Amino acid sequence: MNTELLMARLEAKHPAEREYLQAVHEVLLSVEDIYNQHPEFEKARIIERLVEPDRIFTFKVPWVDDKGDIQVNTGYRVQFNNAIGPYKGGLRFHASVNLSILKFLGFEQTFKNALTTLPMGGAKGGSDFSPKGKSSAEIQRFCHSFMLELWRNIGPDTDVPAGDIGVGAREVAYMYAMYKKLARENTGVFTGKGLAFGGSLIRPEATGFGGLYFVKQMLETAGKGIEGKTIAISGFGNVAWGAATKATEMGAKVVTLSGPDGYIYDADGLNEEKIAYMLELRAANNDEIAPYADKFHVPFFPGRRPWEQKVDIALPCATQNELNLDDAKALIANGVLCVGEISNMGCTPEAIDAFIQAKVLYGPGKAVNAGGVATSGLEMTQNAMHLSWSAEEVDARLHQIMSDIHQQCVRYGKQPDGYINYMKGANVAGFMKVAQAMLDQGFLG
Ligand code: 2IT
Repeated sequence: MNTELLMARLEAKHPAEREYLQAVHEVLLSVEDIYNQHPEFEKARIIERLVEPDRIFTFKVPWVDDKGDIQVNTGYRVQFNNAIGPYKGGLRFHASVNLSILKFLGFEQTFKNALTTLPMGGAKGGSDFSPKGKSSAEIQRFCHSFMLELWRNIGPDTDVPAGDIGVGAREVAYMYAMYKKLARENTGVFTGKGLAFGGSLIRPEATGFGGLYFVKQMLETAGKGIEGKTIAISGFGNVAWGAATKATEMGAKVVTLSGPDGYIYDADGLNEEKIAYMLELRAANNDEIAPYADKFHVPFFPGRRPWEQKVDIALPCATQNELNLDDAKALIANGVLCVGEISNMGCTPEAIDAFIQAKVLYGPGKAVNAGGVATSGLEMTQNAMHLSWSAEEVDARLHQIMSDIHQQCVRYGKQPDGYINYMKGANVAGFMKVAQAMLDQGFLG
């Protein structure tokens, strides 16, 4: 396998798709050794087939705003790979959404879902619609219009969407309602649904909880604990909320939260009241964290990122490439022990290299944040069995899955000096499963 030649070809074909090329490059570099030990992969052109999405749907989403004006957005669904199970992955509604971002997310999702041990293929979708500042009625009309196009391409055994940035329980409920009208069935085609109509307990918390279970294991494997550690979290949405809740419960001190406007530093650490306030802020449909600083009388750093603070653990929980080389250098200089990406591709490649070179425990998003989609898989199982499990049962399964993912990373990522390269471990473990499934199924696999 010639990674640079493969990348040159892909760049020539998709020159503007920066995030997609970044995600592919990272995986190819990680898997090239093992790929070269398996001539059957090369013969079956596994890599060439794996980097190409199975299919992409693009569609117009017209809707009417509260003033009565017609607005138009673009909707997408990237069905990336279904070698190991039905397509599965979230929908992102954000002004920045484009095909490069959704292809990177769909590609990552394919390996992440393979790591969960559950039979789910990879997909992603969404729209350049920005929910920020929109009324609930506008969001509902948008969701309905979006589903009018998407519904024919999804189904409980073909493609099961969920939330991502800008898509939470409210948006899932609106889309699900429209799906039921059109498809005339109620089999749970979405995950992240409300508890009253087939949603799973623990799903809202699962990405953050799973992230913390993984981080705790990383620390324990290195002979360290999480209790008493200081943590920088970015973002203040659903993922940051789940992470802050579990970290606080584990006895760690979360000292930062952030938004596009800057970050807050809370030296006392978050507590129940402050964590509850995160939900209020989010419900206000505004993406600013500054009101937290006013309410709790803590410093606010406008236009800056939390990585400049001295902390033991850094948890990016916002979006891709939110932690760059300068941020990594600042964290390393301040003695950071562990960086767990709970956002997808939260760190730039240069930042990851710096962490690995400094032997910092670095966990990549596709392993650390896999608890979200894993619990979506558990929601699908409960829907298929027409029952619901208790919170304890779901949480215990989530624990086990995160532990299995950690084990797979150690198996494929442990270096001769004992350092665990979790990025390599996660990429190789995910790749081996998908590649084997594709190989077994022949050239259409
Ligand atoms: O990035 C992710 O794994 C998600 N947004 C969740 C996907 C899912 O299907 O639950």
